[in-house]
Amino acid sequence: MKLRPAVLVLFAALALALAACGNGDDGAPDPGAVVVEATEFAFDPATVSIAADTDTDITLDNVGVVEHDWTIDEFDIQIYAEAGEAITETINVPAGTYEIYCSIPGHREAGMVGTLNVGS
Ligand SMILES: [Cu+2]
Repeated sequence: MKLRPAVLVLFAALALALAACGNGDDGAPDPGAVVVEATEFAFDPATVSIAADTDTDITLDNVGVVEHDWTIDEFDIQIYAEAGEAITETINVPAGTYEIYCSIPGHREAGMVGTLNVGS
């Protein structure tokens, strides 16, 4: 038996629709990636929750007007972005709760602090 052309077109349309659903076009966040916006003087979000022992891409999107960084002392993590830059680095850390801060002089005191929650 041969499939009629109209049936083939329908299958093709279904395949495209399914592919569109699977590639993140629905806007759902990628669990392996986090975007943090830096401004004067805050991180948004300030609290970041990620999985333990899992490669996670952290993007520091500096939408402010001066340089900022996203620093965690325990692991010598420091993601630095000039004003207008977005810098991505991959981190992989064990379960725990860690302080995040901006190490540019005065910024931590001005409020550029946050918390990294790493689930087990
Ligand atoms: Cu800063």
